[in-house]
Amino acid sequence: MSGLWKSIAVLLGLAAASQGHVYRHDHSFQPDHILRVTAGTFSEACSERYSVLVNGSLPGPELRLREGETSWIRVYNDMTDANTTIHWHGLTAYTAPFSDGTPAASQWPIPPGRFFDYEVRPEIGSAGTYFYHSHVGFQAMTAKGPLIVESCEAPLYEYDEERTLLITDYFSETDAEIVDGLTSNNFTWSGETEAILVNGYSRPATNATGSCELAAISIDPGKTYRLRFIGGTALSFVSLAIESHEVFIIEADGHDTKPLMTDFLQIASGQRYSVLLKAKSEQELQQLDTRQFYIQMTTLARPEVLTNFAVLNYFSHSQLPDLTTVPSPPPLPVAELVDGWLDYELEPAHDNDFPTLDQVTRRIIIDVHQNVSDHTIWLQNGYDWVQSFPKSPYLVDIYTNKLNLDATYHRALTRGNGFDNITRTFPAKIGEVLEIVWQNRGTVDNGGLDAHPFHAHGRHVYDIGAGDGLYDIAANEERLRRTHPIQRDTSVLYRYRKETDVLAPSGWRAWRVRVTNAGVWMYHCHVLQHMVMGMQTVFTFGDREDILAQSGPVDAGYLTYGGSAYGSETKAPVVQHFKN
Ligand SMILES: *[C@@H]1O[C@H](CO)[C@@H](O)[C@H](O)[C@H]1NC(C)=O
Ligand SMILES: *[C@@H]1O[C@H](CO)[C@@H](O)[C@H](O)[C@H]1NC(C)=O
Ligand SMILES: *[C@@H]1O[C@H](CO)[C@@H](O)[C@H](O)[C@H]1NC(C)=O
Ligand SMILES: *[C@@H]1O[C@H](CO)[C@@H](O)[C@H](O)[C@H]1NC(C)=O
Ligand SMILES: *[C@@H]1O[C@H](CO)[C@@H](O)[C@H](O)[C@H]1NC(C)=O
Ligand SMILES: *[C@@H]1O[C@H](CO)[C@@H](O)[C@H](O)[C@H]1NC(C)=O
Ligand SMILES: [Cu+2]
Repeated sequence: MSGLWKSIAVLLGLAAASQGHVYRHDHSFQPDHILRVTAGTFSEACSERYSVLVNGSLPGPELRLREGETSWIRVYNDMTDANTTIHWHGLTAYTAPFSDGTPAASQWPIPPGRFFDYEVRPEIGSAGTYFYHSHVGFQAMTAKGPLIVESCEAPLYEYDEERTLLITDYFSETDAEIVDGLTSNNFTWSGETEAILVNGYSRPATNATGSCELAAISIDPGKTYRLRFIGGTALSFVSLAIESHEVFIIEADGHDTKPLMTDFLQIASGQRYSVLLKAKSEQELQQLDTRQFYIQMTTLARPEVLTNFAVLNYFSHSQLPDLTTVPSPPPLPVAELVDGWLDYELEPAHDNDFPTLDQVTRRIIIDVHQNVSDHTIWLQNGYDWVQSFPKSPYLVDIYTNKLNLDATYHRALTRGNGFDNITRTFPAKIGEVLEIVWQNRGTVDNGGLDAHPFHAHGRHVYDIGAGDGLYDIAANEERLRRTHPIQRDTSVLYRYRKETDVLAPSGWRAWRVRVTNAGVWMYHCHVLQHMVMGMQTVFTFGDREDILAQSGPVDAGYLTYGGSAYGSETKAPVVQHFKN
């Protein structure tokens, strides 16, 4: 510890390396999982692209964690010229404050050549389907993998086996080209989705050249499967249907739901669903005279419609499915967007302590629209938020007393309708029950509209629905009667039409959230292009005292970029164990 840090640590009551639960993670320490982030040229969807990958593959390895158990996940940044972080998408990281993986919000990013030990403990009751991904720049297009939280008890619904389907999309420009184009004053769009991939596989067109193949999901006749769908796209909102198969939805974003039958799914970036699929019997397969069924995926709410496929197949090892023929025309009708799909309809399987209207202590309306001037950016109540905005991560500034949460709260409530425009945060106090309304509006130049999957870090939100026009409390309350809103971490702000008048309201999405877990939580659109263009917000929950009471004092090694909490080949990191 440098002299300066030592004196600051003493002043703030921070733990000295000898006190508290601070350990040197030398060779005797064995992380539970290791992830290595690299960049290189990689073949996907019949193309070559310079991409950031976890453990050299797309998807990265599937992690399986157990609810209520702490896992140490060591993430190496093996790149030479870029920072990285890993976010555990959908998990509530509140008792390990630096483990949420949001650069500039909850931690300094991992510098090139260094590594960071993430302390991850899925809460009891959170068994379900998640994923992990980088939270830096556009890396998450390819740097990601499935994360499954296993239950301590038998699953609520019985199934014989499970399959994970991570859906991603493909853009041929590199991350750097896309980010440069989006942030340049000569605004250049990334282009539209060129391929939809399942578990890294796609053959985008019949005439594609190269050896790429459709993903094959292999199942046996007669069994019941849990299919875990993960919306890991950069941009694409995907409608998905399986030829000749209906499914029951049983989980949304880590929460068991009452079974709901459907013949299609709409999966936006950041969302997850588990479904039960009853496989055909041998006799049914003989009647249908096929053992191979297309999984058809179509992009929604974009100027161009792309339809790609994967294959559900019942072949045994001796016979192989045909993974190079792309059906044309598509075997199923091309999907149309259903605005409000599942809203007010999908119900929780267990009581979820839903906050009623009379429990709401504060309503925050967040107007979102695109602004076009020398830069094309997305604004929330008039402000964009990008990783380069804060000089240091908010959580670090809270520990070092540089960010005064009392002052931000006061400013937000007295003059910002809940928003503090100096720190660009939405501060909240423990015990509040917020109603958060995302209000879509037409762009300033031509009234254009987009659909946005908004994602909440930290504690999950109660989704109280969506609708066209301007949010109307009474009308929504009427619609909510006799429904049982689910908790989730990502839901879609629809657009309802392609364009409207400049700044005219066109669609809203509303959430309630109990402010119970102190910390710094990002609420943002999960479309990577939109994030880069400023469509992100930061919520702070609780006061500094609440954060300290929850996590205890913090070692100074977390508080500087490349500090001693970040290890290297030659230097063991000094790591604080927050959860014991
Ligand atoms: C990732 O790769 C490293 C070695 O490169 C390996 O030790 C580790 O087990 C892999 N992680 C997973 C989760 O498979
Ligand atoms: C890495 O992050 C640090 C701290 O935020 C920043 O100063 C630096 O410019 C970043 N490096 C790169 C290559 O983006
Ligand atoms: C703006 O970008 C487009 C597309 O990349 C390019 O063709 C054009 O030359 C650029 N214009 C300027 C003024 O840089
Ligand atoms: C495949 O066909 C489509 C539509 O005819 C065309 O746009 C595309 O360029 C072709 N691709 C290749 C690799 O030939
Ligand atoms: C929004 O665009 C207008 C021009 O249309 C510009 O004057 C204003 O500064 C922009 N606002 C922001 C926050 O960039
Ligand atoms: C914050 O908003 C106030 C008006 O409420 C305005 O006067 C001030 O300039 C804004 N500050 C910043 C940094 O945008
Ligand atoms: Cu968006």
